[in-house]
Amino acid sequence: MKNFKNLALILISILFSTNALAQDETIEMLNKLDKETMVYSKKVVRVNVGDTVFWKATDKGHNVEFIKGGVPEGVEKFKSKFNKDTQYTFEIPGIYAYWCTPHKNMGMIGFVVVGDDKSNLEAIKKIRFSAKSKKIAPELINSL
Ligand SMILES: [Cu+2]
Repeated sequence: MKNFKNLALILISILFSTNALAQDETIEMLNKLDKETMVYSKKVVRVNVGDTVFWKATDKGHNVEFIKGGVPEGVEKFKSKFNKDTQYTFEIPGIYAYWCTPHKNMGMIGFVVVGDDKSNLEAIKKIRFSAKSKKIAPELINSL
């Protein structure tokens, strides 16, 4: 009985410490940030499996669209509505690349690394970005 109680205590403390580590992230969708235009306030975020990322429609005309081939296997496509706050809970580990549909060539791209899993990095490197996004993508991908 004593062992059971200890086990219960251990399980409870693990549960709470995992929750304490959970770190949801909020990213703003912006027309302007410092010298950049059409930009997510954070281009790279790292979260744990089960965490939620919130994208705030601080400025209008933006959205979040997962890039085809730029998410771990088994992840369904995700495309949020323009002008709306959106959120996504990351249940599958790996790298997620996304862009804003109308500004995908203007550097409005972002990455979420889930569970410190970079097993799909090679696929991420193969994404075809254009124009300004093509210019800024390599450095971001190297920073993952
Ligand atoms: Cu945009």
